[in-house]
Amino acid sequence: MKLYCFPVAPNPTRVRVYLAEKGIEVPEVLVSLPKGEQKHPEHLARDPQGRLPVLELDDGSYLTESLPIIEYFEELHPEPPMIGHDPLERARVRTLERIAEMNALLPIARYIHATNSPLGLPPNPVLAGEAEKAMASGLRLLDERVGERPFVAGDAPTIADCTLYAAFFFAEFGKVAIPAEHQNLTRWHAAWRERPSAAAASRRPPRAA
Ligand SMILES: N[C@@H](CCC(=O)N[C@@H](CS)C(=O)NCC(=O)O)C(=O)O
Repeated sequence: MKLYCFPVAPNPTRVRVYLAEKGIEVPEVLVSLPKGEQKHPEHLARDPQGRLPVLELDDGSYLTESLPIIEYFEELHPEPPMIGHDPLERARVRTLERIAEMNALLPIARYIHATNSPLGLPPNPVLAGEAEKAMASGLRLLDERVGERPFVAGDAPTIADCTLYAAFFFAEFGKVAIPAEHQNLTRWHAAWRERPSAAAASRRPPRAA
């Protein structure tokens, strides 16, 4: 297997953080987003959408989309569970993961791409204004949902934490501050930063040999 990825980009990051949390080692290959390598023919052959992450399987086929990649690994390595222990818990974890994506990852990514895009997209003040509003209300909602729990979905780390950390890591890179008034999120972030999996987010993968 090989994981094609780029550090900082939130979708590859949540997969890398998940793998590090589970202790699953997958060789990584760098595809440079700032250089536009995701649109080169060799990457389009892996994912015709020209995006990251992509998982190359041992039979030479590919899986795209960060969440299905995570779900695939979770089925291969169910312990310790990071998507809940039973059907109801799994539904709750997946709900919080979706909430983290829609209320943090997406608005933060949209805001950064509309103001100072690392992909070189032109600034778009209208989109930036919309994303800023969505970010403000989304982070408020998430702060309430996380409350005093040690992790987003309760007492143990789950894929919801991986998504939220990927969002906050991209926010730091884009110099977007998480307002200190969100005390639960601030506490959660400070604690997650100390986990070994957080270091996986900033490691630079090697280029293809
Ligand atoms: N839904 C996809 C989104 C993948 C995605 O948008 N990846 C971004 C990096 S975070 C990307 O490759 N962007 C490059 C581009 O769109 O050209 C997933 O979850 O994997």
